Amino acid sequence: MQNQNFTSCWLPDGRREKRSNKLIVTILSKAEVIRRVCHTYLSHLFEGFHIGTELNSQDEIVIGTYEATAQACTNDMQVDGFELRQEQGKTYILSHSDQGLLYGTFYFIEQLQLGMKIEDMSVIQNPATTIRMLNHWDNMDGSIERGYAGRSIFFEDNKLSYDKDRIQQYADLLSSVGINKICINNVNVHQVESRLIEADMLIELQHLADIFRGNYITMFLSINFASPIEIGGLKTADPLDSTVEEWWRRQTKLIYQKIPDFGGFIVKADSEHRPGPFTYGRTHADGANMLAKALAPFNGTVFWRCFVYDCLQDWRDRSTDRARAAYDHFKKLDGLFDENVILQIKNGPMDFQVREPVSPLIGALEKTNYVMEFQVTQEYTGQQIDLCYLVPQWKEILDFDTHLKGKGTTVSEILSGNLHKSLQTGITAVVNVGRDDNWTGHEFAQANLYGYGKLTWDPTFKTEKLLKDWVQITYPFVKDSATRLIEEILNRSWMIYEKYTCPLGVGWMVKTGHHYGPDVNGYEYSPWGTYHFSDRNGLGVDRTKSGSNYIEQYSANVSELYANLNSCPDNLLLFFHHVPYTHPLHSGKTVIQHIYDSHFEGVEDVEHIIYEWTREKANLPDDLYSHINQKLNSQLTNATEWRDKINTYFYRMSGIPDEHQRLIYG
Ligand code: GCW
Repeated sequence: MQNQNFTSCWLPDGRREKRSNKLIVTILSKAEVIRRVCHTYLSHLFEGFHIGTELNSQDEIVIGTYEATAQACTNDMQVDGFELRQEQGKTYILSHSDQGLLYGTFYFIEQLQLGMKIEDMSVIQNPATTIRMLNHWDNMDGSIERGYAGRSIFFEDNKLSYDKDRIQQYADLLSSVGINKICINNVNVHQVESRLIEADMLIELQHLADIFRGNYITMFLSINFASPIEIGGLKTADPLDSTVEEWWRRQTKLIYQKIPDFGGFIVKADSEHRPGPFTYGRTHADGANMLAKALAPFNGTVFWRCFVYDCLQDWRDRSTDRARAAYDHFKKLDGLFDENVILQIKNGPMDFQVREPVSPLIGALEKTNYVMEFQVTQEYTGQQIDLCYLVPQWKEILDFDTHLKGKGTTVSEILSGNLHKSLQTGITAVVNVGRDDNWTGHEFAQANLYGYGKLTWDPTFKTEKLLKDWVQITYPFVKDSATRLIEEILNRSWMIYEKYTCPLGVGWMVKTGHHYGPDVNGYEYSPWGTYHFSDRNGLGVDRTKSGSNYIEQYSANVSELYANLNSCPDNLLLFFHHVPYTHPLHSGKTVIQHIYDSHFEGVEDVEHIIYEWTREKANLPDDLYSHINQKLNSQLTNATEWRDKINTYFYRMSGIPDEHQRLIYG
């Protein structure tokens, strides 16, 4: 049975003081969801709350399309954009569509939670992109790959198993931040999940799709490229074999008979032992297009992942660099994909590390649709035990200037579709929710989900503002000094996590398999292509011309920035260069001293946060206080282990003592 107590999130509930006045809302839309959302959430904010269906002089709020309200339409409004307008004593929530009205209504609710006066609400908002998506890595046995918030909200015992109310609230959470597409199962599609596209499973999936549809969220499934063999009984999954094409066409038709607005497929092919077109000597364009053709008659889409690399690399082979893989595989296929194929590119060239440069494939494709993939679930960033607010990381990525069409070609400009106007671009991410009451395991990890959604809507949102808003609407009952503390610790958390886990962009010194905690050489002699190459003289990966020349995949400006030791930022130094321990950083420290200092500082920072948290105890509700306190103490244990293992390792390697003679285990 699923938990019923799941209301602890940023949507309004009974914890907020109600406004004493009455609110009358007139809804001139037939969409059931608008009425339900108003009922569910506005009733928590006002003493008296009433819904009307006809305009009359007392209306305070009117929700309806421009047409239904007979309001003049504002230029350049997108279908799912919305407007809040003050007109003759009324506040109008306007849009061209019911979907836009839903976003406008949630925006209105949020402004109320933030304490705004209704008569001051006046805004026009259009989303930056039409692809604002989330990927679940949920398995049908109820487990979640890289999930840290309990079991799946969709599956258990190899069946669909969900609490309708909870899924409805989840859909509301997603709509409140503008998410419009969701894939419900893991990209690693195993035997049972391969069957999700069969008739009996589709009947059950219909009901789930109904809930999401009610919130204008389109449902997708990850599929197994070898399905024709695994469930179809064919001898091959060759994308150019006519029986295979026919099988997918039939299967796809079946899906649309049950779920007419089905979004399409997500495909992880030829990646980490998953089947794909390479088995048959075909290209990824052949594979993706075959599926695209089956989906095209129904307006469906294939999201085809670019996470394709050699995971059976020989560590002795220094000529292969995993960072090059996505670009090397996909750049040459640019222009060969069908219109309804969207490539899905991880934000960095490796794999969701604490710090990586931006993937050079972003912006490099000129004739192919693509989305950037972030990881909201904290696989390499603390697993929702250690605090790591990721919005600053995503902001840095979105603000990064690729210089692809001169200065100012930022990632957010590219993903908003401004570089290649004819392409479909957007953002997707691996989500961090599970069955835990608070959705995300660490309650503060909700801020990542909230921030992610907001950034997909508008990548120019400021980190500080997003955080302030999330804290204010999630903790209306918490005193000012404590809310400031929550903001402060979240704001610094990524930097702190980086200090004790990932010096100077090196990455991968994690325990193998589960990826939590330190193991300096865990991946060093492995086939995964994830090395730091430490020896007694130095460390880091040479990705310049003298090494793998990965830097050639960037624009000339960016390539030069990283190639040159004088301009390469300290925090990515070891990603791009192999340098001696004595190499001086821009900060004035040597590399080895930086490693020691940052690891000591990381632990001190966590200790300091615990101290501050304890000081605020009286201003915090007991359950929140102890939940966070317990997480922080686990974080401290982890940070201490990282500090001692990393410092000891590099002291033994380099033989160089700490300038400050602190305790390093020799
Ligand atoms: O980061 C790696 C993860 C795998 C994941 C893979 C991917 C779903 O460790 O668990 O598999 O990335 O993105 O496909």
